[in-house]
Amino acid sequence: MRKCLIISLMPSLANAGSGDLQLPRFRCQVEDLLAESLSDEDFSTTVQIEDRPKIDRSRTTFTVPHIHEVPMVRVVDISSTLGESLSEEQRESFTRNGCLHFSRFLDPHAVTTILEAVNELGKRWSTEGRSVVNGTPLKYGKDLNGNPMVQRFCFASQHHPVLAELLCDPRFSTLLELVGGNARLGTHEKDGLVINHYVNTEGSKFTQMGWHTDALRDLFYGRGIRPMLNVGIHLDDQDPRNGGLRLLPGTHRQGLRSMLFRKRYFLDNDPDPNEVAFDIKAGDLTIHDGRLWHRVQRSSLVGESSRRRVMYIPIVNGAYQPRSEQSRTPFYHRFQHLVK
Ligand SMILES: O=C(O)CCC(=O)C(=O)O
Ligand SMILES: [Fe+2]
Repeated sequence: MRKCLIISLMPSLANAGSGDLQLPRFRCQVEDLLAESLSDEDFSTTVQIEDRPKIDRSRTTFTVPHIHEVPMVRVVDISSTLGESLSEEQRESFTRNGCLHFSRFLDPHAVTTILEAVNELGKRWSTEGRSVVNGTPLKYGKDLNGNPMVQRFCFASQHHPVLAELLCDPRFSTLLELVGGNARLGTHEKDGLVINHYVNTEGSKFTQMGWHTDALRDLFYGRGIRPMLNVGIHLDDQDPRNGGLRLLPGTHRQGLRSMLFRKRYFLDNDPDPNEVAFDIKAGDLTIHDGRLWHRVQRSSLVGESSRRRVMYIPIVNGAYQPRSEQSRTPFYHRFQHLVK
């Protein structure tokens, strides 16, 4: 089992191009962390330990209710706006598919205000030459005009009051019940509030993201695989035929083995016949289970019309594990430059 994980991650490491990668140390880390996850009581009911990875072919044809066809990619129905409670149908849909889409979480004015804050913070960080926040590297690329810009922010709400205020919105608490226990917004944990800024330009370093699950990161953060979900706040309209988030519904229910081996982490950008998309308008909110396989399809447009900005805040539970300026860079971020 452990050997399989290492072998599965090898292609990613081989392509990582990090001369200083210490594989024996990495092996020990993964083995220890995997052992920790396997004994995690939250996971013990779903893990099936087998000798060799097995692809469950029967799963490749299952259909997902509440999804309709558009050219190229199936689109998840919007489940209405986010209110004070979740309906039975929303809960069922989330349990079955591992994702939900709520429309108009923010109005156009709020979206503009948030975008201004994001621009301000990006300018401040690039002027300061800031490269790391709480141990997590920032990702820089070049904008249309050739100027440096931050393309992946982290812990952003700790550095801008408008973003901090956004996360005080009481509607977030409606989502906590989906994670349970002492669930909370991870403003100071993992990578905090992340903002992804994709654009297709010559100097861009962020145009797509290969298949992955977010929960695997927990192995690298040394916390075992915990229940978590990622809440996305979308800041640009996004025609699903023009790239954006793609998800494999139901994969959050398929156990640790599928979470580790279904695809080659970050290297595999190929469309999957079962993938679905959201039809996003600026201001919409989405959630996906941390164990759900997903990727970001590159926009077929270039320049301004390919711009896509989305914020993610994790909902986590369990022991509080804040990160600070003294925190070391998590091993996981060795993979970050695979994402371009
Ligand atoms: O940009 C997106 O919509 C998804 C990004 C993502 O999956 C991630 O940052 O882990
Ligand atoms: Fe992700």
